[in-house]
This record gives sequence, C-alpha cells and structure tokens, in this order.
Amino acid sequence: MGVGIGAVFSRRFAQRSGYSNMSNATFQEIGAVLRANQSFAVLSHVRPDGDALGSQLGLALSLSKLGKKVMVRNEDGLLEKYGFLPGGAFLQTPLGEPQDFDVAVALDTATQNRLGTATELVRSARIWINIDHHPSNPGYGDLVYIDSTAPATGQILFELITSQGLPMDQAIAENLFVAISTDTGSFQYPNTTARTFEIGAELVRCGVDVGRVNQLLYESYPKRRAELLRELLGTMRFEGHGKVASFSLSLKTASRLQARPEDNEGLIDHLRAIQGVIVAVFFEELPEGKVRVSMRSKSDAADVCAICQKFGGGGHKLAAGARVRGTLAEVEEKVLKEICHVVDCNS
Ligand SMILES: [Mn+2]
Repeated sequence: MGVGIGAVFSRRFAQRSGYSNMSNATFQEIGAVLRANQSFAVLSHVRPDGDALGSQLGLALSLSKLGKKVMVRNEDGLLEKYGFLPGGAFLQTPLGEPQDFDVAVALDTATQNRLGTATELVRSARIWINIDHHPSNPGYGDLVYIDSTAPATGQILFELITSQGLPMDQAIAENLFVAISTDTGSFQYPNTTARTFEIGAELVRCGVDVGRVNQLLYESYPKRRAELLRELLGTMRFEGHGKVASFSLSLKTASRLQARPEDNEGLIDHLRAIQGVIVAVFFEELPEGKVRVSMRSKSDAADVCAICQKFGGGGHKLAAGARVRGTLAEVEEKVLKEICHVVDCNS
C-alpha cells in the first residue's frame, strides 16, 4: 500500500497535539487507504442534512463498487425527505453488534462528539479518516482532509473520487449533487464557486436529472412543514433596526404539529431572504433543557461561527449553530444580545 503505517501514526499524534489544518493528508494518501483496506464504517453527524447523507451514500456506493464491505451509520438514519437517494438501503439496515473495521470515515462532522451514537457500532478501526469543510473542525483522526473553502463535503468527495479514479456512476453522482445543492442553497450561497458549477456540470454529465432531483428536494415537502412555517412566522421578531431577524419553535408547538426535526431544514432562509436582515436566527427548544440555535449571516462582517463558538457551538462564517442550556426565553435574550453586540444594531 502507498501509505506506510508509520506515516499514519505520526499523523495521528500530530493531530492530537491540538493543531489542525496544518497537515491535510493528500487525496493520494486517502485513496491508497481506501483501496488497500476491506471493511469501512462511513459515519456522519447527528441531525444529518443533505450534505451529510449525500456524502455518506455517495462514498459508500463508490466503496462497495470497489468490492469493499461498507457500513453506513448516523444517529438518525435516512430522513424521510431524503428517501429517494440511491443507496438509501445502507441506512435502513437494522443495527447489529459493534464490529471491528479496517477504516472508519467521518464525513461533514466538525467534532467527534457530533457523531453521536453512530460511533457505538464501531468497536475498533485501525485508521480514522476525517473529511470535512467546517473551519472549526479541530482535525481529529489519522488521515484528515479539511477544506473550509469547499461549500460542501460532497464537493471534496467529488474531487477525491475523480482524482483517485474511484468508481463514479449515476447513483453516486446523484448523491454528490444533492450534497452540494443542499449546502449551497441550490448553488446560490456565496460559498458557490466556479468550481462548484463545473462539478455540477460533471455530475449532470454522469446522469443526474436536475429537474427530477430538484423537484424531489425542493418541491416535495410534507404539508406539516408549511404549517410549521406558518407557526414560526407568527413568532418572528426583529432587532437592531431590522438587521437581526429571528423566530422560535417551542416543544409544545412542535408536538402539536407533529413536526420532525428535518422539517426545519431551510426554513431559516425565509428570514435571511428579508431585505436589510444581516443575521437570521432560529431558536428550537430541545427536550433536555437546551435550545438549538441556528444562525445565518449575509455579511462577512457578521461572523456567526464566532458568535456560536461563544456558546459552545461552531460551523461556518455564514452558517453556524450551537446548543445552549436554558429556557427558550433565556437563550433568546442572551443570544440576541450577543448578536447585536457584533452587528452594529444602533444605526
Ligand atoms: Mn456540509
């Protein structure tokens, strides 16, 4: 194999010293490990989004086409909304006993903690690979590839798969397309680059049916999601002369509407879309006495990752989140005050 075990272990210790992003592995090193090993656990974060699921299934399909044994796991499984993704069965197999793997791969997951219970099925793995685009990722694992300029983990996987000649087909392309589309707000957010469109074009050449996939992704929401949006807009408030917009969801409302966590995805964009709004915030009450806070920013000057890090969270400059202890009202007050501190709310 192309990567000596010595190199792998020295990297493991280098990463443990606390410095990250200094020593990304190369695609060649990662490709060699993927080819040389037989059994893989492909993991991603709790409350998976389109990038997490598309990345997991895209890589899993490519590895299994190479003849590898692959287990795919995240804490929540395959969300109903993403039920159309090719290879979805990987996430629907019943949970078995913890197993030993040659390689475990964490995708799109900024901290090991965010893998949640998905790690419980990995009794051991000789090599941990960490592929991500969150700038707050500390670089855990043996082989680390973090590119915070990539708009989606799916984009990094496209580069890995194509540069290393790993299997690519229509099913894999569809997963990567969904990963990239959902993390770029359908190729709209500022993280979308010329390269993203080039990759989009490549994926379409691989057989992705753009109209069909977009309809499944963006025009097939359950009615309860629109009902949820109606409730959220009823709680909408503005701070700082309209620069900060927020809405909130209580446990009570969520249970009355029988809302599922995934119904939330993207609703915050309704706040972001308002003229004059710089920071949009969504507060969601959680059962364990905490509030999940999601933030979006329209300006590099308002770094919401930095704000969320003050509350123990993280993410990207323009899209971040945190889980904050307290009641909905307490957390709203604390967080909005901090945002107004960062965004000049007096003018
Ligand atoms: Mn992502």
